[in-house]
Amino acid sequence: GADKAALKDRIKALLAEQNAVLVAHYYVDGDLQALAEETGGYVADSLEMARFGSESDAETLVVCGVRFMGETAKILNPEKRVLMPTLKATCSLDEGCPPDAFSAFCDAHPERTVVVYANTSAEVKARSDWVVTSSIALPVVEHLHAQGEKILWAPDKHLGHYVQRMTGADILLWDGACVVHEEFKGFALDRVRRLHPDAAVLVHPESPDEVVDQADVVGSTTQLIKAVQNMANQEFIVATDEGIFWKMHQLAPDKHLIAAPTAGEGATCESCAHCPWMAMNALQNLEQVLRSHDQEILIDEPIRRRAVVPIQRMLDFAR
Ligand code: CIZ
Ligand code: SF4
Repeated sequence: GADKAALKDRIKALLAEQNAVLVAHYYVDGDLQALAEETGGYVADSLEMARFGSESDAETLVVCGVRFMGETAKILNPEKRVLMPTLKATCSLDEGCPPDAFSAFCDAHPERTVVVYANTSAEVKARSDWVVTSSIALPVVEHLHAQGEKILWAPDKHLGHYVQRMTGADILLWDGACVVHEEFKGFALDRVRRLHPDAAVLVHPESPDEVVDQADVVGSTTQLIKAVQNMANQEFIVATDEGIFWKMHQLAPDKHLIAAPTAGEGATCESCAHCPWMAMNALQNLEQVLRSHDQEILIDEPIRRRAVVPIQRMLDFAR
């Protein structure tokens, strides 16, 4: 209502005054995604967020997403101020891969090339040879496999196993998972598919095998959004965070979207696959951080200098 409009106007004024720009992930609240687009910011997956942050000439990047996305922005842009609505927004993959234990795992397997998912801390990235996002994991691992390299993969075991199955590469997996995608259930999805036989099934590869195996398209958030736009189907069953529906509705308003079930009984679920950390981003704490600047990403320079190498390698490979 009127309060929300006034809040948005105050945020717009603060952004303009501070030469600040919003960089939002597809999984955050639709209000934040809309505001980013209305103010010259950007809504994207984590790979494109990193690119946009580097190309923007704003002095301050306000990253609406989770911690590792803010860290990547800072690693690539040390001269920019990087703020987030809250630094408490982490990720189960990041939390499940502590730097010391990860480093010991790498030390125990020195013959392997270390490939880490973007959903990791700056310290873990600093210990890696390559950083990948889900949109580029397959081609990077194919490239390494073709060169005869053996791989150590962290942290998401489902994505790692999917990449292993698709490429045939020798991959040693860290035991991590996304709390959101791991909840999708194969048996329940099968029942929903029977109710909607013409629907295409879109699955993010952080999901378990039994869900991935039922997919018509397995892909990153951006790839799943493109599928909704480009496929002839009118109905889609979508297994990823519900935040993505905002962009899918915007780009394909006449398509019917069904949330893949996270419950075992086979009921569809309209609102349960949602990342608790993405949900911490809101208009209120966004306004607050633009006033206080107290939720700022800072990274030790020695770690930043090491972490930027595998991230830049990914960006150069993607070009
Ligand atoms: O689940 C996530 O955090 C995703 C999909 C990140 C990304 O690559 O955009
Ligand atoms: Fe991490 Fe999963 Fe949340 Fe993405 S959806 S930020 S992988 S916990």
